[in-house]
Parts: sequence; C-alpha cells; structure tokens
Amino acid sequence: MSRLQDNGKKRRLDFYRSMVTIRRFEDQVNQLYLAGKMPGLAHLCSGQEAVAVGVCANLGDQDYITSTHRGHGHALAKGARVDLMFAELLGKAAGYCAGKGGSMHIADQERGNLGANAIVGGSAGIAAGAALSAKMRRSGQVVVSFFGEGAMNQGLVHETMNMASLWQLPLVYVCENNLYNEYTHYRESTAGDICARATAFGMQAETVDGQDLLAVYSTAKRLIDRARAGDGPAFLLCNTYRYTGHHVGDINREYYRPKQEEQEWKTTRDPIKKHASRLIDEKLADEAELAALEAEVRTEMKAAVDFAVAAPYPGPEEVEMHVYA
Ligand SMILES: Cc1ncc(C[n+]2csc(CCOP(=O)(O)OP(=O)(O)O)c2C)c(N)n1
Repeated sequence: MSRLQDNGKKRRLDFYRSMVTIRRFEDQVNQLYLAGKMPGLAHLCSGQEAVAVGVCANLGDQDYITSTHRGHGHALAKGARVDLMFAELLGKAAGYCAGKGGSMHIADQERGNLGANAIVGGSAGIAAGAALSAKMRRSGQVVVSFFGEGAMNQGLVHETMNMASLWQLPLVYVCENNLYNEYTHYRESTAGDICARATAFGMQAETVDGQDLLAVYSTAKRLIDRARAGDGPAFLLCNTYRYTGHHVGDINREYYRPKQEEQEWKTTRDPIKKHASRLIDEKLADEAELAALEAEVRTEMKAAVDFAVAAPYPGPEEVEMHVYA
C-alpha cells in the first residue's frame, strides 16, 4: 500500500496546502518586485507546483535535491521556511544564505536542498556527486536533480547521466518541460525525443502529466523507490507550463507565446484546481474546508513577508564573509 493510501485525507490535504503555499509565495514575490522592495529578479514557478510537491513528497529530510533558477517551489516542497525564503530574497541577514545569495542560490542543508543554481544544467554535476557519495556511504539516500528542458542541451547533464548509469547511482533526474527556454519554444532548440536521450544511457525514462499531482507523485514514487533499492538512476519528464514570464520582469510575452495559450493552461490544466476538484469529488474535503486552508496560508504568508521586510540587513563587517573566490 502506498503512503498516499495509508494517510488518505491528511496527506492529500497536505499536498493541496503545499501547492497553495508555493502559488501564494510566488504571488508575493511578484508583489515585492513590483513594489521595488526586492533587489534583482526572480523566476516564478506558478503553474508547475505539482511537480515539486509530487516529487518531494517521496523524499525525506535525509534525501537530497538540486534545483534551478526557478527553484522556490522545489525549496518549499522540500520543507524550507517561507519567512527565511523571503528574508533571503530581500537580502536580509536572516535569509537562507545570510542575505547574500538571493533567489537563485537558496540552499537549505537541514532539509537536504543542495541549492538552486543560476547555471542551466549546472546542478546535475552536484547531484551526481551527492548520489555517488550516498552510494559509497551506503546511506540509503536518494538524490533528485530538477531541471528544465533547456538543460537537456547542456553537456554536463549528459556527461553525468552517463556516469550515473554506469555507476548505478541513486539519482532521479526530473525534467520539467514548461515548453519555453527563456523566450524560445523548446522545439526550436531541442531535437528529437527528450526521453530517448536518457534511455540512450540505459536509464529507465517515463513521461507524466506534470499538472496532475497524483500522477507525478505515484510515478516519482516508483522511480525513487527503485533508485533507493539500488536499481540505478531514472529520468522523469514532467509536461508542465509556467504561467508567468521567464522572470518577473518579462511582462509582454505575446511576441513569443499567445495569451490564449496561457489562458488555456490556467483554466483547463491548473494543478491546484485539478487537485481541489478531486478532493471534493472524492469527498475528502469541501469548498469551505479548502477556503479555510487557503486563508491560513495567506495569513502565514503575510506574517512571513512582514518578518522579512522588518528584518535587518547583514552588517558591513560581513562584507568579506562567505566569499570563497
Ligand atoms: C549555461 C547557461 N546558459 C544560458 C543561461 C541563460 N538562461 C537562463 S534561464 C535559461 C532558459 C532555461 O530554460 P529551461 O532550462 O527550460 O528552464 P525554465 O526557465 O524553462 O524553467 C537560459 C538560457 C544560463 N543561465 N546558463
């Protein structure tokens, strides 16, 4: 029996709460950007919540993930605290990287998040190293490497897939195909079949609807369980969509994708709405219960933003601390 069936209602509501938390977190990040309170940019993952939540629900704190420039959802699904995330985005000392990393470098070692990464495909090498370490220590840990389909054209990803397969590492590659590499449709940059690239290295590869939380959860579970059992790496392609721009400043998108396409994904394939309908259909929750849960998340989010806005910046005496190169 899966963990999902074991814990039925509570677990399914937890999934809902996690997705809503990510969505509301990203909404707040956008607000902080528009209000001029957040330095720099951030890449939002609204629309892609089911991938982060469905995959990470199969991992414990001891397991590792590596993430991307679009990494808030991965961090939150792996258990990061929203207040410390906001503090990091605002450059405050309380943040996950003492305010010196920002959105694209958030790491959370206590929860096994080895970090976001601004280099497309860059974290695949870190993931393979962590998986090799786990294998050599016989620790039973699994590593999940998240990346976008754009990373499938980076050499490092292929080099480490080769090693992961040769050495049968406990590593699951999760490729989120949200259709666009920045402002270019992936079909203009990526030849052939994405999964075939993984199977060429002798790896098990599967494709899943990334908007369907339960499908992501159960497929990821199979691949993570077999990696943990010593059966080697696997590749999971999640078909998904980002609702907003490549980053918060990418407002006018019509030159590279039609508004109608965005509308269709939002109205007919939204992962949160889809999960809510299921909860209601299966009588695991009613609308009032879900609304109450959303209100709780909003309250938590407001408190976290207030905390981060009021938090102090690092002092000038810290300017040379945490600098390694
Ligand atoms: C090695 C490298 N090349 C180019 C860039 C610039 N860049 C940042 S994000 C991005 C597109 C990434 O697309 P994808 O991997 O599909 O992730 P998504 O943004 O869709 O989540 C590019 C080209 C970079 N950060 N690193």
